[in-house]
Amino acid sequence: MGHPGSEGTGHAQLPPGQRRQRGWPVTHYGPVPRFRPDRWEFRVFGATADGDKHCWTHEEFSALPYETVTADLHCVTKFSMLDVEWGGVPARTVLELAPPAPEATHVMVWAEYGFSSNLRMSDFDSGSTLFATHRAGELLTAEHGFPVRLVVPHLYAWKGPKWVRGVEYMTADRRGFWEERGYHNVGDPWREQRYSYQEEPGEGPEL
Ligand SMILES: Nc1nc2c(c(=O)[nH]1)N[C@H]1C(S)=C(S)[C@@H](COP(=O)(O)O)O[C@H]1N2
Ligand SMILES: [Mo]
Repeated sequence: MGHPGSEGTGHAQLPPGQRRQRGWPVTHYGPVPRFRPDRWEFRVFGATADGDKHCWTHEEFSALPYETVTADLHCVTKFSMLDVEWGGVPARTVLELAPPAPEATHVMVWAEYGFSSNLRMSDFDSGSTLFATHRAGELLTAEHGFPVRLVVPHLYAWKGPKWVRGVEYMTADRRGFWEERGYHNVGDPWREQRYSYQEEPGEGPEL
């Protein structure tokens, strides 16, 4: 499942300090946004290769190639859900259709109400990073991020905004919502990168 030590066991292991959660709790800050299809668009902007914005309506986004990824979700509050089947549009598809400029090193993923999370381009451009529209073959519910949420299986789950509306390609790193509020800039659960005070030089912009 893409992390050291799990190969060949057929079973995901829990990262340090995590416990297994059965069922699917709802965890987020703020209210659940209402989906308005006529106003919704998925926007890629910032340091794009051609300098233009790329926008998809909900209908267009829903028609992009669909793939599934089975992955674990690790919340920094210490619960993990194992073996979740997500379906949706791979981040790599977005990178192909709306390519970044060569100088783009990071992305900011933007969601409703200005929620955001920053990622290194290498984390965004990972084979298992997915803009999920479905879980276990069913459309996401409103509280779990309908119509689109990001899933970055190898990072803590706050790095995957629900209700995503866009991606900003950046030529330098900048902190997102939780990264500005004390959470680690990288957020690797296997290294227990929970809080910003744990950051080593080079792991995040000055606080
Ligand atoms: N827009 C938005 N997305 C968010 C959050 C949030 O506060 N706002 N919280 C994150 C956190 S901390 C977790 S653990 C997961 C929880 O997803 P779930 O509610 O579907 O279990 O959503 C992530 N995505
Ligand atoms: Mo979380």
